[in-house]
Amino acid sequence: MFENLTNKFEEIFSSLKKAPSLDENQVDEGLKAIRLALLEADVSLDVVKEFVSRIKPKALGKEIVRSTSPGDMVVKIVYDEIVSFLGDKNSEISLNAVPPVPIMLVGLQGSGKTTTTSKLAKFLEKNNKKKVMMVSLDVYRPAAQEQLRLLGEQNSIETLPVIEGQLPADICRRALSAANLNGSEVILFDTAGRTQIDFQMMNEIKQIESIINPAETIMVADSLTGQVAANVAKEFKNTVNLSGIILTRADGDGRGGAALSMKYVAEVPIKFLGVGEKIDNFEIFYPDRIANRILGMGDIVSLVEKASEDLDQENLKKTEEKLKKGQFSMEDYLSQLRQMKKMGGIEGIMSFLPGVSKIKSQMDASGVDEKIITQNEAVILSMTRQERDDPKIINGSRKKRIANGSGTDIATINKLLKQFKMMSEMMKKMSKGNMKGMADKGIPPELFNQLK
Ligand SMILES: Nc1nc2c(ncn2[C@@H]2O[C@H](COP(=O)(O)OP(=O)(O)O)[C@@H](O)[C@H]2O)c(=O)[nH]1
Ligand SMILES: [Mg+2]
Repeated sequence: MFENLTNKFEEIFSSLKKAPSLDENQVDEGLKAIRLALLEADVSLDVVKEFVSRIKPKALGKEIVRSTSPGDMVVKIVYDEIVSFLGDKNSEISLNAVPPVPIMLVGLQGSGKTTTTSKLAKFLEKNNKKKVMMVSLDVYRPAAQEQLRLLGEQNSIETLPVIEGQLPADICRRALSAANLNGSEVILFDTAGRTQIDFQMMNEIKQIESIINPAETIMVADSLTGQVAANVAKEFKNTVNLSGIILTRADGDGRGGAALSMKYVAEVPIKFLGVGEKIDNFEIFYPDRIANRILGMGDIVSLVEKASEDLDQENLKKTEEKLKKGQFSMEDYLSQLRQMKKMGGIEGIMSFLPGVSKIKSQMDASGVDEKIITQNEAVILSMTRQERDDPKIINGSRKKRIANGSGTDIATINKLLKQFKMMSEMMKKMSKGNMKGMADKGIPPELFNQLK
């Protein structure tokens, strides 16, 4: 979501950092560029003005002008301001109420409410160890209740059984008593949305609020709508006791305006990001880490967390043991590739790394990434068990067969075998806790290169 902004900041900073000293003119030039970059990112004008006006006096302070690396100091000032505009620290979901704790999700139609309801339910079950029940109050859109029921079924999350024709107020009351009976500790209410804010929608939400008395009222906002999302949040804030925002489609090409405008315009913190359609595509919003990402300083902490969460620890252990015995097989390589894919492929990993936005766009252009992983997967799947265990036996005729089976060619097979060899050598080198190694030293270039 922040790619363009990151590119711009990297450019601005690299010219600021080159200067051995900074005078008012240079700072002004830098601020002008920052102002433009923010406006292009669809940050609201008020926010941009405030942002720049806070930075300027600090950047021209005596201690900056006299310092030996004024550029770095300006970067730090900008970083601090971005963090403050994003919300200082992450704000958790408040579950401080007598269970069942009601949480209401509101937002425009299509913003991702229903999907987000299930993501949040899964998150609270997994991270807060709470039993969650989901309730759909969207009685207007056909199949909306069924959509939530299905998400519950697919992900083993309890949903309130649907009674055709029941009105939202009655569903709320039924949900509260059902939760008491079935021991649900949190109830998530997925409300109906409209294509735009209207009187009827606001009235209904007010009514629901008065019945369920939510511990949290969260607006789900589509980040692709930019600063408009912040204005809509402001309207909700004026009607109900809005406590937070979940920004969806952060995986899309939104320009960051929603994230940067939200807290200043609507005065509510962003709590989570939706980063895809799947139930696990959901991240806690940490302002400092996002600021790092925006400024191209990378987000190593999130990367390492993601790695330890996504990687199948047991699998990793098995691989390690095999490595020690020198038995790393194609099968293990396949599982490595799959884990990589799970982490969002190279692109997913790269988006967390510092200063790689340029390399990343080069890679985008050359089509490296997911496709290669998928292709390699197909090749390995076309191998026999024996071949996977001992790739050395793969001779010319076997190669031909594998190429046919995977819809590739001999050259692709040769490349993969070479990569496998490199990979197993590299794995031997970092055999002990390779993820820990990455956390300390960064992802080794071989790991990227071998996938090219
Ligand atoms: N790429 C992406 N798609 C999302 C995200 N959240 C929701 N969606 C998609 O947006 C569409 C609308 O979502 P839905 O939950 O039905 O919206 P609602 O009308 O507000 O309930 C669905 O196709 C979702 O899969 C997200 O974070 N990223
Ligand atoms: Mg919905």
